[in-house]
Amino acid sequence: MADGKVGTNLTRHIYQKQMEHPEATGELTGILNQVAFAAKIVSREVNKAGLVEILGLTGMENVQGEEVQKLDDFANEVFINILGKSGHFCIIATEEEAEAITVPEGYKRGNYSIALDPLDGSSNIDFNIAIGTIFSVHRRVTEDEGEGEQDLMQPGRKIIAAGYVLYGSSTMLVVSTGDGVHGFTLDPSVGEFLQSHTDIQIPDKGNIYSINEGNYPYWTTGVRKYIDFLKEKDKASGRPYSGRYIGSMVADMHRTLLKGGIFMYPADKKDPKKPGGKLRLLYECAPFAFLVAHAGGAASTGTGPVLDVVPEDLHQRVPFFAGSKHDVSQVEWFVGKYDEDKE
Ligand code: P6P
Repeated sequence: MADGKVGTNLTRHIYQKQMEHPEATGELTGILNQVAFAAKIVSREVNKAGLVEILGLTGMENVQGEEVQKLDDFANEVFINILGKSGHFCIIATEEEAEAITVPEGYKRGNYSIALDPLDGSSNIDFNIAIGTIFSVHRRVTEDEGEGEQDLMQPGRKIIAAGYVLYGSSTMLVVSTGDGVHGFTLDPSVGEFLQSHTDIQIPDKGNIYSINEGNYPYWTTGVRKYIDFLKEKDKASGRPYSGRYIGSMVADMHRTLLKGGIFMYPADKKDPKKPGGKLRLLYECAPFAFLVAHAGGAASTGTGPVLDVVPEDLHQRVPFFAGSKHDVSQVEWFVGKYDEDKE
């Protein structure tokens, strides 16, 4: 029998956090509520994608040279329209747009910038595998009316809020404003994100590794030796590890946040155009590095913290190793010891 108790929802959670920080302007509350609003709209379309024939390709390509699925387009437009007109942002970058987008004429330019992947893992849409939205918020650094890419091109250390939406068996919003990592599950019957996870903490050591082993021949020596090491039997250390790879970063990283272990997308020699691996710094690796750090884990390029990388290009790619501190430091050891060709 329902006891009538309603847990904290996203709005109340953010408001409570804001009350704990009187210096807060309340803008973060507005920003996260706007992200949640856009996520609800995208969630509705993702959940009925299989029914309304929205699947299939638009036949266009995005800046990554990837065929754009209709849901990609839809999610991109929803987030740009809602966030662009919210009055909180001066500039927006998304995976689907080659250039950063400024606020439409007639709408207030805000004090923040946001970089987002509107629908990551979109190649999985047709197979009903979980996909997601990833976002990262910075304070603007330019003067009024002077917004530019430099408001976006800040290192992850300067992120003030980041999170993701996981469109899976349920729709979850996981977010941090630097004070713990918290999860909210959408209750479609009331249209509210209700708090389901408080202060997520990654175990110091895991027993799951997550990587696309089809790229094994293209990895550096250090990465290959690390993966071989994880497969050696050793009862004392809990090896061999279990392999889990969904091929959708949000789903793989959500599991890593909750269960520990390590998710990896190393640099590989498969595509000369992508020497830094496949994942993008601004709206995939840096936001997850921020979340992992606030959940007690670590995120590395293999040779240093992802949060310290200063972006040089909106769509820059970096090698990415993230999860339990013990596991990330172990892969860094192998890279340090064996990768003569490390950057
Ligand atoms: P691969 C999805 O396209 C994505 O950007 C991430 O969500 C995912 O982790 C990665 O690519 C999967 O790439 O090369 O293993 O298929």
